[in-house]
Amino acid sequence: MKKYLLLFIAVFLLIHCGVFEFLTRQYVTISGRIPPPYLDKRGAASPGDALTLSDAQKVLAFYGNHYSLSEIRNGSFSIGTPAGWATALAFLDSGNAFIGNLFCGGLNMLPLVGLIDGGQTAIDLSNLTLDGCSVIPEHDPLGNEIILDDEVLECLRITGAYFASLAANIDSDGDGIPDILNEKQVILTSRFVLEGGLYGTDTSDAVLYDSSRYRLGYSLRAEGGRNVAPDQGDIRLSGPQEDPYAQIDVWQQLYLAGGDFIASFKVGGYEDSSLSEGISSPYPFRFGTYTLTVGNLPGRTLYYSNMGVEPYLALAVPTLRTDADGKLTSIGLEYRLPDGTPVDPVQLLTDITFQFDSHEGRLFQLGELYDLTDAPSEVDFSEISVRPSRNIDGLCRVTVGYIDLVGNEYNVIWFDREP
Ligand SMILES: [Ca+2]
Repeated sequence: MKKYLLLFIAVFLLIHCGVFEFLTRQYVTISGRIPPPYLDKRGAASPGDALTLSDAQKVLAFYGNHYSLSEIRNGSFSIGTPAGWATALAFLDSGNAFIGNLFCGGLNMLPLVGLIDGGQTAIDLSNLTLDGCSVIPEHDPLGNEIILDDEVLECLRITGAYFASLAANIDSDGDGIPDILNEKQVILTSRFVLEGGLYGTDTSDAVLYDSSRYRLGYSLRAEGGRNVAPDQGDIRLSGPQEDPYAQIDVWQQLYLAGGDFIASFKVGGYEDSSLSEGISSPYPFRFGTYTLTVGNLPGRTLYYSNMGVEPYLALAVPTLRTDADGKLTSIGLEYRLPDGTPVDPVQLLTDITFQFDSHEGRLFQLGELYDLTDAPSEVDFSEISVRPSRNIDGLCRVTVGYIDLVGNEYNVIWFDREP
């Protein structure tokens, strides 16, 4: 069972299956102005000779594992970034040194969802000021160009902790250049596996287990650029420095074509009999400073933080719809927080995939995670058509996988009946 599950989660990342019809990605334009030097104040936390915002020459927008870079000309910038993702904006000097990152609405990133004009939305941040490493806009787009439910905003504040450590992680190899600019970035996110309940069918309603009952498994995912590990050595994680674990196991290590890698880790030494045994720990990783090491290269110091995410897990609850022959024709999805509160999926998800299993093994998979070619705001996350229809004889388990706006991965397992 353990090996089978390892395989099934690993395969998650690899299979292409052109089931969804995606439209061209839409770009949001973000603009703003940097104060002239005589108006600029040094950041509150900066030492006397530190950079000020008027030293900024470039704006770096990054989302997932991708970025775009724009020059600041005559104190103004304008940068395009895809709708449907959380985007961080970092301000750099002419030598690419980090000055600060955009901070508004309690977030270290802009969630580009709930946009008033969809993919045509233009956001003018107006004048910017620096406070420590936070770049504060005069115009706050949250509540203006970006309209989010309160639950979603709170969820992003919690799950988006990666962006809070942006200043610490932006140059983790210490060469003075933001790692993403030369494909040396390592991005740490969280993976969650849980048994959500029973999937619905034409004749039975889906059942969401009470949150006291479902077992949540945690692991930590590191995604690295091609220049982090040119020799493709073994990837290891240790830490946190403040209170290190005796053992951290790697359960997935994958070098993609081109040399990017994905590695997933669990805390070792736990006894666990859940379905996610071998790929997760029953407790989340502690916050703190970790060291990621590849082969014999020097270790990278990375800050990881993900605060009590459980109340904000958006659970995609599936109901399978079939034709007269019993073949699967569509999947209806409702999204709920663990307490049953409905949430708007378009404000939370970027990608979704499904795995269908019988007791004998994988029947088939629909969709692919970590695919940035789609436009999330155009995907119907509530009703997924399955064309052609699929035979689901023997089906006993459906795993719904999805990525949230900030890159955390969820795998929610739904069963045909109570065990
Ligand atoms: Ca660097």
